Amino acid sequence: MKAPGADVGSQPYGTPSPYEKRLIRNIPKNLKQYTSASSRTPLQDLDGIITPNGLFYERHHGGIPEIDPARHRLMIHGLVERPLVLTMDEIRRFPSESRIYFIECSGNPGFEAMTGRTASDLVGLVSCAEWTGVRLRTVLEEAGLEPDARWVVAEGADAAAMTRSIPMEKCLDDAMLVYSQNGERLRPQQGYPFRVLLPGYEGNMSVKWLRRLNVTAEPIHAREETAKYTDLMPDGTARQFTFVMEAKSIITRPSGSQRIAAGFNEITGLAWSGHGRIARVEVSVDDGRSWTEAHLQPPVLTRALTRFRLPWTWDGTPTTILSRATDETGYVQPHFADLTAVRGTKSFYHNNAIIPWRIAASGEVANGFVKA
Ligand SMILES: Nc1nc2c(c(=O)[nH]1)N[C@H]1C(S)=C(S)[C@@H](COP(=O)(O)O)O[C@H]1N2
Ligand SMILES: [Mo]
Repeated sequence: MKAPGADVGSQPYGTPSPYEKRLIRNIPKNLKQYTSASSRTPLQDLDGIITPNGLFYERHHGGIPEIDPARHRLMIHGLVERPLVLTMDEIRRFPSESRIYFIECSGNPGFEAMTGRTASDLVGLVSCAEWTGVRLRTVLEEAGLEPDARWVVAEGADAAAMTRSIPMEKCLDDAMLVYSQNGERLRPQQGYPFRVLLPGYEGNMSVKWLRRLNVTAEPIHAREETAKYTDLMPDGTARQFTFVMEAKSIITRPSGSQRIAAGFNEITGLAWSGHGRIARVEVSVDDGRSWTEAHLQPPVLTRALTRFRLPWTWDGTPTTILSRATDETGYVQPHFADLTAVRGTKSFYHNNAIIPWRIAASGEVANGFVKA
């Protein structure tokens, strides 16, 4: 108080306090290679439901391209009456909308990757933002759909040329082409200058750096919907086109590698469902013997992260805590054993199992999937 502080504009683009330097994306060491790179959101250190843009998880199959929006084009062709090539300015002239949605990678975590220490290690491939853009429907109507138009094949302008077939019902429903995230232009990592956003669908289909929409009668069976993003079932067949991310939740505090003290602790975490709103989150503080309904913090939005809270007094005895989400369709988040009973052990994607946190007498919190 005895001297003036730093000048206004000393940081033309604001950054966090120097005391928050450790709040960064979580980059798994074994996943740094070019073709399979990802970074995770530090869920356990964030509050509320919105992920700051600098901490949004990233998943890239061919690196982050640098794209000059002035030179970027979107081509819309195939089963349309008027093929179009649009500039960024033309895309921004369409009527716009802003909506809050999560995006989650369907390998979050893979069936055999349940050994992470923190909430971020386990399910950090999910983030939530307010997106602004144009309804995909509006752009498709501008091009005019032919009678056989049943799929839209989206292609990215990255080195991976990420390509996915999207069913027409989704394209005409809530699908968006987004250019802004939390009020500012998309970051290069999230698909600058613009991307597809398919609310509730596996993140892989929200094609970033979008350059092309090919309207077709059939899906094209691209690499990412055959060799990848399919699940081998116990009978030897594979599940394909598993679009929707099913209901899931995780306690972010207390969570792995944190330490709590006996006495009052607020249990809080996140729940979400690709099928709609979260209806209920139950928390167990006795390893699933009994469950208590947590408070859902408004707003509870469709296909967005939902914050839940439960006051708890820990008596200091070792225990395991769990959370279980139910969505508005009545679907209940399963235990891992229930998932493998149906899906076998050769599955990789769409693991929405209940996550156990084990609390030791010392107050140390650890991943309950890993033996003590
Ligand atoms: N063009 C392109 N789009 C892409 C990808 C990619 O590698 N290239 N990765 C996909 C995957 S697997 C996911 S989970 C999401 C991740 O989005 P994010 O990096 O903005 O979190 O983008 C999808 N869209
Ligand atoms: Mo992904």
